[in-house]
Amino acid sequence: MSVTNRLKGILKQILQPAPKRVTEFDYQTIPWIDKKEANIQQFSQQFAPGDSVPYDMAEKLEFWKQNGYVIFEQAIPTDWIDMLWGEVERVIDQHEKYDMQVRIDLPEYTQTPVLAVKDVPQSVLNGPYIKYMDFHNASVVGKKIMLHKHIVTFLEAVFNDRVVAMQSLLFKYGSQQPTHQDFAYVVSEIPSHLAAAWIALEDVQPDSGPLFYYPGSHTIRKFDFGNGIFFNNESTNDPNDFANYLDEACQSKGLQRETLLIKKGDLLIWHAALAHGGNPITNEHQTRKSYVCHYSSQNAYKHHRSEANKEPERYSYNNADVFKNPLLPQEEDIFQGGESL
Ligand SMILES: O=C(O)CCC(=O)C(=O)O
Repeated sequence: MSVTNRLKGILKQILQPAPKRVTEFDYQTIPWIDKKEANIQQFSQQFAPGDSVPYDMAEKLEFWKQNGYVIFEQAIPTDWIDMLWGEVERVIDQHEKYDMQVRIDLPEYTQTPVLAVKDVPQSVLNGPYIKYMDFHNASVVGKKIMLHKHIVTFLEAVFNDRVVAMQSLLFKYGSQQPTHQDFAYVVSEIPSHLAAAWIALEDVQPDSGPLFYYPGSHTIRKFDFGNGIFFNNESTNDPNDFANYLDEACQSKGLQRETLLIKKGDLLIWHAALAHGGNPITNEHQTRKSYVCHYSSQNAYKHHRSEANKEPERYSYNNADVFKNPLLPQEEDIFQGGESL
């Protein structure tokens, strides 16, 4: 490259406006329920308690606005869960056949934390510090649990829009993850349009490293990673700084830390900004099988995160969507047992 062209390149970089540093969610686009003027009683009149809404929607939405989470007991049928877990065990047993990815948070995998299951020893896949990524893409029952009507009906009300599932994580053991808020890591086109469901695939035991969360923490001032509220390659603060900030901010606001000891089939849905994490595992043999799904709205998640310019292929259940994984078409719905449910 000539000196003139190189100088032109440098000048262009200098003169380009710096990307806007985001310090808070944009009030204009936050979900209606997060706005000061939200009228929950009026909004909820459209949901008459009955078969399709087996709870008092106004009560749940009021609780959500104040606490940033809701719990639904016995929401997911146990035979659905057993089918899903049977499929996970099949993948672990015959891992050499599968391309689906896992994230491994062990020191020896720091350089390559995300790998195909076929490239990971079975003993590692069967242990802690493993997250199965987007298992729902391989599994019909995984999709049906992800878009179960209990979850979808509630989130449709929260977003006042069609629900779109973004991704899933499946755990055999507790994550032991430091305190965080999901919006910093899972970013949709409107970052405040995000929520997650934590589905218990077995009764949670106190020594398994249960999930913890701070009710009411969804309204605390956002952490600055040095480049705004999202964590990425340009951030100068890291996830441990984030955790320290959140723990201190919650404590100074007098927010109590709760431990999630729910039963198989129960679920917790949390707000994009609820501070939460995984407690330490105190019995290394105790599993904590769980399925975490992240959601956005139709308005905020229009494309699969791996294929931003292409119209996604959709699967729809209960008036909500999840996209086909464009990177692993050969493994979409390989587990078909869920068709019969
Ligand atoms: O299940 C856990 O321990 C943590 C999961 C979590 O924090 C997440 O997926 O955002």
